[in-house]
Amino acid sequence: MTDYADPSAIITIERHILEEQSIHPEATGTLTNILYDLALAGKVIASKTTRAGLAEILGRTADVNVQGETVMKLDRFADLTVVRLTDHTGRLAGLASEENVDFLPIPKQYPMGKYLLVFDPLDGSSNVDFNMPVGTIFGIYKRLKESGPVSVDEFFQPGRNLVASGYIAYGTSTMFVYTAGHGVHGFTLDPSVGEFLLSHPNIKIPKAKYFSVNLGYQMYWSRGVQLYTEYLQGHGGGVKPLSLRYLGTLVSDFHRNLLAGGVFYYPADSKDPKMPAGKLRLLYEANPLAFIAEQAGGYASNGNGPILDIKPNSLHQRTPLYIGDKELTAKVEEFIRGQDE
Ligand code: AFP
Repeated sequence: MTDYADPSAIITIERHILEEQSIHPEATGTLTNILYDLALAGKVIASKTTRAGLAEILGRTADVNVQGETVMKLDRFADLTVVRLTDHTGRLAGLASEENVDFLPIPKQYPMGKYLLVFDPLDGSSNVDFNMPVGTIFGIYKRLKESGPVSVDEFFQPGRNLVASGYIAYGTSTMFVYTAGHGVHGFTLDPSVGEFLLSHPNIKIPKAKYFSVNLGYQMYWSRGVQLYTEYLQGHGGGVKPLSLRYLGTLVSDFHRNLLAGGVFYYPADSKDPKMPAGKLRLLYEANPLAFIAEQAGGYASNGNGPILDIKPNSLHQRTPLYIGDKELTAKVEEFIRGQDE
């Protein structure tokens, strides 16, 4: 059990979100409760990710374990956890996630709410087998229509419309980081009391130390992106060379750069002609993190302009993503304009 020197200094996630709600006298508490539902989902998923290595003993994914039960894939489990904890509450009108081709309407037996939830249930899931960090990313929009069945177009809102966004990072500890448009706040799960406690209030991105990109794919990048990379490495003397850090889990790479200072990018590339815009998804990966970056004093670009200004045209649309330190991220647009257009 954690020994808290001064219990009055403890701020739980519930208290913090409630206090933020009081900034808006018209608020009904619905958004507060969605965030709280997601924090609970984070705790449930964290309790599974920490046991992921035991699959070898308990039975592999899609196999039958020693108790005769089927072991569910962790990303499927994370998806179901978020859906099951949010679809019956009367707070949401629909959900869209990386795991489902179409959006999920609210089942008929439950009341409909006014918010839409987009999420990536387990970002970096290919890292699970190697005990590397993973994360859940989410974004919350107001639905566009007042009532009636939800249509897919309602999900095609630019990131600027986000009411709140955040992520849960499952690393050496579990952290819940969110913004509702009043700064970015981080909470660390204390497993001994089972609660997220405010550990990183009002996060602002410090001076850049790192750049994060899969350099293995450099040969597939445009000339502008190659030169931008050289710029970050200090060639030409524009900046002091940055240190390279790349985990291959967007949430974790972003989280480190948010706290330590840096820029992450996954550019458009020619590696796979079916994915000319790179690998990352606009709706439930780029947009939620872009909102966080801007609220923390940073910026997110697709190489031509702000991520948050793009109007999506499909649920699983991909986008190049440059995100983090404001100046360094904006710089890529100069290189791309100068070389690639
Ligand atoms: P998975 O969820 O399939 O592991 O993909 C994670 C991801 O979309 C993102 O989190 C990483 O930044 C990116 O892939 C890493 O991809 P590369 O292996 O192509 O660098």
